[in-house]
Amino acid sequence: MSREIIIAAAQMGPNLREAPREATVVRMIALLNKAAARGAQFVVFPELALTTFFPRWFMEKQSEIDAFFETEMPSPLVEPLFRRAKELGVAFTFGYAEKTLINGRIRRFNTSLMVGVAGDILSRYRKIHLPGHTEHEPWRAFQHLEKRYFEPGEECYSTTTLLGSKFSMAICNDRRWPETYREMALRGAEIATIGYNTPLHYAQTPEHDHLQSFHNHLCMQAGAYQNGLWVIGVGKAGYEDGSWLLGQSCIIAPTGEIVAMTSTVGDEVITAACDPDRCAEIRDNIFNFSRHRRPEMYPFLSMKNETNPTHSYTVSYSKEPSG
Ligand code: CDT
Repeated sequence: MSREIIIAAAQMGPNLREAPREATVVRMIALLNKAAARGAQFVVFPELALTTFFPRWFMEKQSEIDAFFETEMPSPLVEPLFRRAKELGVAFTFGYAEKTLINGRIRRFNTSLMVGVAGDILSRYRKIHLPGHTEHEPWRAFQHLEKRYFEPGEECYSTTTLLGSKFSMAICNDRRWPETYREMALRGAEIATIGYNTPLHYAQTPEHDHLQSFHNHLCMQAGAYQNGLWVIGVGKAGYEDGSWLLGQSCIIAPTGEIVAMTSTVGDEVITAACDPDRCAEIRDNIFNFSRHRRPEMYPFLSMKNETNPTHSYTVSYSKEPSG
């Protein structure tokens, strides 16, 4: 019996700072309806889907920063999205800024949730690779203060069984790291979901700005192929509060082929029939881990930075302390 799942990537256009969350949720519901009308069983929304990409601003007042965070989920403002998805019998994942209390301490994470067809939260992922910097760097056209506003996630990538397949979540910068896909694949993931907000301008190496789209697809296609899994990469795109964000959201097969891609930088739904059994085309053959992989020959991969002398290159080559 086929395990094929119709998956939708629900790219979002800009969320302007003054846009009320309610209006953003209305747009997300419209995308959900469109996806369901095309037969989608699972819908992937971007990173920080409910707000503008606020790490672009340096803010000192915690109350101003906290205005972008959610303290409960589903919050009353987001509940209509959960309700509509349940009515449609559609599962979904989306990203948001999470403020939570852990052992009496307030913590803030860049988080995504996996929500099942009955509207229940099945799993949570807190972004592991936080890019950017912690201090105000006025020389930049805009800031990238994820390291200031969020703590890195402390839980490893995990898998969630949904619609008869194993899903893993990652968020934006995670997609540039080969370890992300390898860890997921070693855990048996068949479908990776990755929401993103990627500015077209990268302050430290602006000579790479024209390569944003290439690098986006390069890392996700390589991750899909080298690990034999589906990758659903979904951006918040377009001109958001003075910064252009990359679109070209896409659905990538385990062969590394892009099977669907958005063609606007606004709200747009693309769908593809994703058969998890196609992972075997890669995993049983060219990248059969148990037959061909040689973990004993890669000892540095399991070392922490401080025990690996070659990591000193990150210090000597870097002209700026930030990423
Ligand atoms: N949101 C996010 O992680 N964006 C980064 C931008 C480049 S690092 C400043 C990304 O990897 O796409």
